[in-house]
Parts: sequence; C-alpha cells; structure tokens
Amino acid sequence: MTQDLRDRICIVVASNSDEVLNRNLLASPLVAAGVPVEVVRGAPSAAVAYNRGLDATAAPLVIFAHHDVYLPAGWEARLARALAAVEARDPDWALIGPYGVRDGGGHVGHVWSTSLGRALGEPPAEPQPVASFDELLLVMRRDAGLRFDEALPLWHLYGTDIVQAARAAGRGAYVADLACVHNDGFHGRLGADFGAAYDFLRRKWAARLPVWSPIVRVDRFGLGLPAYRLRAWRSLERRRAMALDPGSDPRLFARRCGWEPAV
Ligand SMILES: [Mn+2]
Repeated sequence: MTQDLRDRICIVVASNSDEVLNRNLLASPLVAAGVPVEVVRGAPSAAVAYNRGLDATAAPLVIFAHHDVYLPAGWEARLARALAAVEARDPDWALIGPYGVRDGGGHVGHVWSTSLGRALGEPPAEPQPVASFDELLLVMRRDAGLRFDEALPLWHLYGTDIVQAARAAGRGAYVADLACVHNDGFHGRLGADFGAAYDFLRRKWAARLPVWSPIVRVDRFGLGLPAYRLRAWRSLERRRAMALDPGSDPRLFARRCGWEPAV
C-alpha cells in the first residue's frame, strides 16, 4: 500500500490498560509501519477522549479505535479500497466503519468478536449507509468538521450520536469492508451508565426518532432499553458460554478468519 495513504491517517485510542493496548491495537502491522497513534488516558468519557485526540493530531483521516482492536496485515489496503468506494458513491461522506446498523435495525459489516467467539456478518460488497456504528472502530474525515458531544456521558452510544450529528450536517456514514479483530471480553448486563447515554440520545435526537444503535432502538418512550435488557438477561448464559479469552493473541483470530496467513 502506498506511503501516500499512510501519511494521511492517524489512530486515536482511549485506553485504561497498557496491557490490552499493547496486546491488540499496538501490535497491528499498521502501527509497526509508522502510522502515528495518539493514546488518550484518564479521560472521563469517550467524547472527551476522542476530541482530545482530534485536537492533538492533524491527519486528514482519523481512525478512532478501541484499545482491544487488532488491525490485521493488509488492513491498509482494505482501507484504501473502502475510501475509494465510499468516495465514488458519496463525495460528502463523513464516517466509515467496519460494523454498524442500518435504519430499521439490520446489522451490516464483518468483524471478529472474541466475546461472541466468532466472526460476525459478511464483508459488504459495496459500502452500506448506516444509522450507527459499533464503536470498536470508526474512520472520520477531519474536514467534515464533526466533534464528539461532550455532554454525552461516559462510554456508550457515541457511535450512534456521531452518525446522527453527521446526518444532521448533511454528511453520510457508511460501513465498508474494514474487517478487523475486536478482542473484547464478555459483556454482562448493561449498567446504569448505558441508561444515561440512552436517555441523553432520546432527548437530543427527539426530532429524529427512532434511532437505531447496534444493540438497542432509541425511541420516544424509551421502550427499546427494557426490551434489550430482557433479551440480554435471557441470553446471558448462552453468551457467556460463547465468549473466548480476550487475553489471547489477536493474531490467532485474524488467522482463523483468513485475514492473515498461518505461520
Ligand atoms: Mn472494545
């Protein structure tokens, strides 16, 4: 892949664990190739962390990734193809991610999830417009002029809020083939912090409801949240049984998906 693309990208990550960060994101070949990584520590929320990262960097394309994400060998070529495909379809695009949700709730994209012990979905042949992203990774065009809303508390639903902000500004958000490893741990039930983010979105985007997030529908009366909590409770043991060890080397999962050759 061209040096040209490498010079146009940077990575921003919020992390509270150097162990997780080093095992996953910083082990990515793209990082070894010299793409700069801005690590934000100690931020009170994802929005604050990501705005700090935006302000500390200058690259025209900013990759916001979780610290438990591994970008397999060849990911840069995927990114180049995704950029070209989205550019051709919508020159005013703002955001591209590997996994998200369409209006109406259908999931689209292709990622490995350690917490679910499998690869989700299929690589989309063409970019798909989405209503929200799974927050594991999103690529933002700096010249879209977006900021993360620091009134959104803590660490949930910022991948939904930012897509709504893009749409309100007349800019598109797309899922493309940016297949990567989300080496995440088992998620139990949602805490009260998720409810706070949900209610924030419900008020902020009242004129645009319902809004689809990866796991829950944000609707006028807030019915999506208890419905999700019930589903999550019912599936708790099944999901616990599926989860693999996030302490594993993410390259094992990349190989299992055929994204990296066996050695
Ligand atoms: Mn994660």
